Amino acid sequence: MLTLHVFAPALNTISPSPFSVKSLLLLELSGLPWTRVTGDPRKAPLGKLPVLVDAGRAIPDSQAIQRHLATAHGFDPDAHLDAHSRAMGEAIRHMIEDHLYWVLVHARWIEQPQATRAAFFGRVPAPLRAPIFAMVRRQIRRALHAQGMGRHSPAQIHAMGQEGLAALASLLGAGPYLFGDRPAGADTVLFGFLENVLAADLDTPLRVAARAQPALVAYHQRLRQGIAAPLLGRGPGARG
Ligand SMILES: N[C@@H](CCC(=O)N[C@@H](CS)C(=O)NCC(=O)O)C(=O)O
Repeated sequence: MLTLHVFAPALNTISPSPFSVKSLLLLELSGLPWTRVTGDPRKAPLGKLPVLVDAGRAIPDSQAIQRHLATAHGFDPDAHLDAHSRAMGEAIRHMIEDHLYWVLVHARWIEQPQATRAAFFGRVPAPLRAPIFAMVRRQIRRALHAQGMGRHSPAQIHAMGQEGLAALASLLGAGPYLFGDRPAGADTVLFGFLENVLAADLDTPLRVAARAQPALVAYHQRLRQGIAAPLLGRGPGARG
């Protein structure tokens, strides 16, 4: 049995974590039976979600999950791609996961602290909410600084978001998916990111920049109403 531990829906998204949405969509595309549960990153092997548990074995990290689905279950979303497209998919993944993701983190935790606190800390007892949020926000500020993104001015970070989204729109072209008429692993990455930029109830410069790219808006809608639609009604505990 496959059990995917992810962050619970919040901010009107399938999950407020792009990596969680990516893994949810991979599981959905796999056609395998699986269950979604709400995980706790503090208990995760690498301190982060998603984590897939397969017959008692925990597989942390969304890309390791993709690899595991291919090697252990014969589902490779990139099986139809040639070597060049596979390499492009890998480059797109790093651009989103190692660069644009940090623009999103900055938009949420640094620029929109009130909305982020309400979305993620609503269940924390009221007297503890402010100090715990302040502690987590300090850790995230340090992570942004260590990664490098946090050393730039807000205007520079917004420009990086805009440039990255424009590049993604160009790479997508007419679609319907990044590499033609079948979804690939990189589509689960792009969808997971756009779900968190476009569907999230947060007014950010990143969302303004994404809305200015009609190809990305249409792509997000198409996938949300298409291959990702089953995920919208699939809360924690749902079985596939
Ligand atoms: N490389 C990991 C990244 C996962 C990740 O960064 N998850 C974040 C949420 S988007 C997380 O669990 N953060 C919790 C924490 O750092 O405490 C993957 O691909 O799964």
